[in-house]
Amino acid sequence: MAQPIAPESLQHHLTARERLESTTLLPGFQHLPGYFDAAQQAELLRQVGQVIEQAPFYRPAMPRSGKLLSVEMTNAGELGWVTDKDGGYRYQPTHPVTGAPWPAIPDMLIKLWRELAGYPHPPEACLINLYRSSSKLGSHVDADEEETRAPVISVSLGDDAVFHLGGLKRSDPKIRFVLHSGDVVVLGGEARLAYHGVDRIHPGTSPLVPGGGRINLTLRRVSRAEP
Ligand code: MD3
Ligand code: FE
Repeated sequence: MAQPIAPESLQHHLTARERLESTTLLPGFQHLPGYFDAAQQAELLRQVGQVIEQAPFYRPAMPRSGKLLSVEMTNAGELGWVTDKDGGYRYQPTHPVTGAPWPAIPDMLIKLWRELAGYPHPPEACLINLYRSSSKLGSHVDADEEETRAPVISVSLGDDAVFHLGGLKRSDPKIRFVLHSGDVVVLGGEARLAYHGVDRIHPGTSPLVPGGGRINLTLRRVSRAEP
């Protein structure tokens, strides 16, 4: 059962306490509210729209059980994160349905990585998650990347989402806060291997995504490069 959400977390910016909690419990976690303004969000969505034309959303399934996720996914980059019943969680260079190579990562996202990643090599994967009104993403760790010294960088577009961030163990306490369109989250250092997930979407809170909902972009480095 999900914990109730503290009213003070239902606001745009992290409270001073949340900022302190998240950065002291998990060094390497950074929330940058409103990093992209409305015009930049529209341009980023346009660039992402071009990716989606070449690589349409598909419905991922859990390994073994084949249970469908409520989030639709696609990717850009040399590698894309995919999951299906038979193959399980993995990175691969092609779309699991069309078989085509993933389109290039949009320019604005390459620039974002250069600005914030503090890692000398470019991202290899951009996972694109589409949340409609009842989509959610259960608590998990992103552990399929060989290179854990690079951060994961997330960009939110569209409807507000209630996000949770826990610790290195599933049973660790979680903090919850709302991610808004234009927000960026950087998960580096210890936070890189923390449990996290999306509890719910607040439908109708943004007009940005056609048909309503939320798109989350995550930039990832998968393979280790020297040095
Ligand atoms: C915290 N996506 O794609 S992004 C995912 O909003 C994923 O779609 C969520 O979790 C979403 O794997 C959350 C923010 C995020 C991404 C990676 C993290 C938070 C993280 C890795 C470690 C800790
Ligand atoms: Fe994740």
